[in-house]
Amino acid sequence: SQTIYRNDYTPPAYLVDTVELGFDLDPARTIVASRLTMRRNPDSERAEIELYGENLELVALRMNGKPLGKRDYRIDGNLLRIANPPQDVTLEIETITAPEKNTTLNGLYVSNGSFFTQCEAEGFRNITYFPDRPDVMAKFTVMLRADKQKYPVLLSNGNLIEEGELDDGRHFAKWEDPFKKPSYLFALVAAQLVCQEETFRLKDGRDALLQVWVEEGNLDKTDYAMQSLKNSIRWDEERFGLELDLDRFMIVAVGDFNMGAMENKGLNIFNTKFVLANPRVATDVDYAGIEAVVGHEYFHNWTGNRVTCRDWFQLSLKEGLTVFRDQEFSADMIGTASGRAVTRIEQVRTLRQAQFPEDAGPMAHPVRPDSFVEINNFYTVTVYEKGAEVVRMLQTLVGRDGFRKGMDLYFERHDGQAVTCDDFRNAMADANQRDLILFERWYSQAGTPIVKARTQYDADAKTYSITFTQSCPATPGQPKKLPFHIPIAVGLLGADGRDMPLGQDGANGSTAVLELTEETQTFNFTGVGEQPTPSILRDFSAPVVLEYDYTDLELLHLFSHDSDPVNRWEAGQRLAMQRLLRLTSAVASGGKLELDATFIDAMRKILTDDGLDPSFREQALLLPSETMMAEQMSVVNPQAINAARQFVRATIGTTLRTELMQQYLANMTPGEYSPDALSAGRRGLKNLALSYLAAAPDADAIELAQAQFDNAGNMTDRVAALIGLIHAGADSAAPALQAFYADFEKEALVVDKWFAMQAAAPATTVKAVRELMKHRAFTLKNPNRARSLIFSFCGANPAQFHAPDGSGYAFWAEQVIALDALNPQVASRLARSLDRWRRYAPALQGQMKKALQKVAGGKKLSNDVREVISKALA
Ligand code: HT7
Ligand code: ZN
Repeated sequence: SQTIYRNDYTPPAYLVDTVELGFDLDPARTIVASRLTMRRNPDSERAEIELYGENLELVALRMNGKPLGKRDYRIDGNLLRIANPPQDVTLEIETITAPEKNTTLNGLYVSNGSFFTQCEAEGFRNITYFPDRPDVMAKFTVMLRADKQKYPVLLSNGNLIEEGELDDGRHFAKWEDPFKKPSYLFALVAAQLVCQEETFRLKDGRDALLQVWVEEGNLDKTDYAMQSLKNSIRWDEERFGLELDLDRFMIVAVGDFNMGAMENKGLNIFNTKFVLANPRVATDVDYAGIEAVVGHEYFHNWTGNRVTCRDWFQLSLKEGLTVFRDQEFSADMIGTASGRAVTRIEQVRTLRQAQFPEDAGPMAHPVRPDSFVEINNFYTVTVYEKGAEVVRMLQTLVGRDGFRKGMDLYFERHDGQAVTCDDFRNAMADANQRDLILFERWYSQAGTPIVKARTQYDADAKTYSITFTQSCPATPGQPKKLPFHIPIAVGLLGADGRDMPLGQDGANGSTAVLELTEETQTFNFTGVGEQPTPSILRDFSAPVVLEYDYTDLELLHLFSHDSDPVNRWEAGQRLAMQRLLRLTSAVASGGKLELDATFIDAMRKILTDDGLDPSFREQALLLPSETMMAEQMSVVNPQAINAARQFVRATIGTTLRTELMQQYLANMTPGEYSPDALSAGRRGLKNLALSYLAAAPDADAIELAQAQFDNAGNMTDRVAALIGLIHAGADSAAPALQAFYADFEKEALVVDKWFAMQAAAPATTVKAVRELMKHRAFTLKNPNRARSLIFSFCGANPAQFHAPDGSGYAFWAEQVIALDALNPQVASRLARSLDRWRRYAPALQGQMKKALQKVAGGKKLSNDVREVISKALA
């Protein structure tokens, strides 16, 4: 396996203007004919055509009409090279592939008897020889031929220009994409599907045909995806002035898929998980996921497709920006300030739960990585979520209007081009006459910055100062870091809990955005009439760890009053984390477990404050996760963490029993199910109340959960009740699980939930997971199913996964190896479960190392898994 470096980028020697593809689709033997018109790239000095190809049988190769023999080209690994070709070239290539044998779900593959493609990042080279790199953009015309009965629906990118019958029961469809695109955005579908469709009037008066394609039997689950698509189109018109550029936009759902969805031009292909929903089968979280992912893929049409990446190191150019756009879309769809804050809190949670650990582990990499072995390993929370934070900080620095100006300039300059993260930053800087040179470090330096704050109040002078000192831990290949350009939003609370007006340069109103650009900087506030409580990093204005010695009293003050809901929540998280960590030590040392009344009272106050949105109250009452707790410890003790957290949950359940019961009843959502934010928030609070009650399981709590399970009118309530029963260890849990399976065994996505709930349950041992793997519904071949059982166990059940005897790690190693033989992309995600192995006690470390070495010793390891494992062991 070879490391590829960002600095080695060279432009392609040949460009492709047009591509004509012909597919004779057959699961065992698909023939692909390709005709490329190519010309020399004036920006390149090299005179060689380079075509990538993998797992292909080359049948014929012609250049400008003449067949090329073995001496006219060279095949070196995955590269086919033709030396010294003429200036203008027409290449004709014929290859054969076997889609039914393709278990990687990368390239052209078969799922449930139908054909689908996945070409990002480098899948197209499994379909035909091609300069499969994102800076080669061409116009595609695609002819599909297949058996009409088996594959009645034939789809590709762009517009359908012709269709008709052929001999032998076959038919054809010809598609033309009017926009040039890189090969990673190519797609085809040949399948037995049905669709929900609608014409939708665009802002400029054109009508677009919108379609959501699913398997027959799922048409009752397409409404929300369709609605989300329409909302996305409107939103992009209004917020960014960006219109749909095609007459037709299709979403196709497929059950076998490596990731969430794919933004192929005009033909988005989706994991069924992010399309199919009705109240019977989908939870509120599923609905929110559908809205976000439909939005995300649609927004790629401009940020990714019209303007794409020069090379894969620039991945965050499209992914960070598009995640930011889908986050803003979801927030705007809720509309209320408090709803917006809840979406922001969820984003902060994801960062802390997944991105901060990545940034502190062996796979840490900058938002724009410098090197990789396998690009598929870099579709990470750093590139996506931290990348979105970087874009968000740009918006914070230049303001919302300034950000829009920057976006406008970006499209004005780069529409139809393949560009870099620097091009995006420069557009933002130039549109706003801002110097964003230092800001580049967010793209080039890995690691989560630590910002330490110290404050000083001078009562006589009525001045208040905050001194910030920033640092950033070393990460692989980057021992020393330079200071980042960090926007820090700050407010000051008076003793009455109100925001003080801020006398600080550039501040108006009650929040100032301070710009930290040096290692240490002091900011002064004047006219401060009393000692304030500082609210620092409002709205989580930068992806950093803020260290400030808050007293409990200050945190309680912020938790009760901060006008910034994100920092209000944050104060509660700090209060909870301090207690959880103290209790974890107490568990480990056999000390007494006690939770103070002050904390319980603070929780009670929020729980019963009917002036607050239920969704905010739910967030404020949710404890930091076991993973977040582990990140705070120098030596991780998973069982002690679990016991401490369970103790706090049970104590809340017992001491706030009356209030929890009241809130449970007050937040019922009778009547027809609706996934809107207010109803979902009510269900969220009600079900959190239920989970605390069930954590201190008395007969009433179990009865309540059982009644909710029996009478649930939607999947959100049904799953919450079942989880309550399982976690409480209730006798009724097993029969409820059985009934659940019997009711939903035909719904694959619900069966995934059934496996996932069991995998994450505190009582589920490695042995129990092995038993579940024998269930007739389990298969490693379907990524959703593998994720539902194996990933859930290894990621969401730390106390069992880290069993002291190492049995969890042995299981993990077996599954990584087994998955790798089928699907390296999925296997290498699972391989990441042991990233943080060096942070555990020596005995556990030893067991983990053994498991890592077992995988490393595998003879047929993919590049994907090898890269992850070797970095973990380095
Ligand atoms: N741009 C896509 C990323 C992607 C992908 C999707 C499905 C299967 C394999 C994949 N490799 C990369 C998804 C997105 O970010 O929108
Ligand atoms: Zn994306």
